[in-house]
Amino acid sequence: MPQSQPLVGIIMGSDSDLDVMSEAAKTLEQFGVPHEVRVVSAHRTPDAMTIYAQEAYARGLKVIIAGAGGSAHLPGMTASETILPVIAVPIKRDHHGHEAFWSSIKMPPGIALATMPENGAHNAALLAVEILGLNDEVLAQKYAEFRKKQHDDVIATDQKLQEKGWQKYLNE
Ligand code: RP5
Repeated sequence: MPQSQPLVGIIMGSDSDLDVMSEAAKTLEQFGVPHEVRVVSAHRTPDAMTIYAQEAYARGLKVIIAGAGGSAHLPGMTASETILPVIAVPIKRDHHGHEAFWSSIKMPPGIALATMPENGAHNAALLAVEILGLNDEVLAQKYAEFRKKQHDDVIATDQKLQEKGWQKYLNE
């Protein structure tokens, strides 16, 4: 999809994270938020990570979403090199423990990092939309409509459940 000036930078430690992180891109596309998707490794390309984070503000990015697994230094180190809000997505695979989550959530005082649940790339994008919506009424309205639809869908689901009863609902 052709993009105008990206407002959100989606970065990840490896292309093996792309299956998870693409959920953030899909959600931003749903809201029409211009974004870029990059592989920037804290461990394998620390210089590129530093330059990316240091230049992000001047390039016009407003939010960075950073996903990484394992030792997961990318989100925290990116946050330490920029004044932009950074949202961490800890990547969790079946053979992993919870190390990526703990690497992100335990930031020292002074460097803020908004840590999502493991593999929470969709919610990371929603938080980015909320942040951008503070200065964009059209986007804020789109987001409010999304929330209303979500609300109404749950009400409709419950109504159907009450009408059918749980056994029939489950068997259909
Ligand atoms: C992390 O190591 C990446 O974010 C990825 O989640 C994990 C494994 O990377 P690969 O060996 O698959 O490239 O830095």
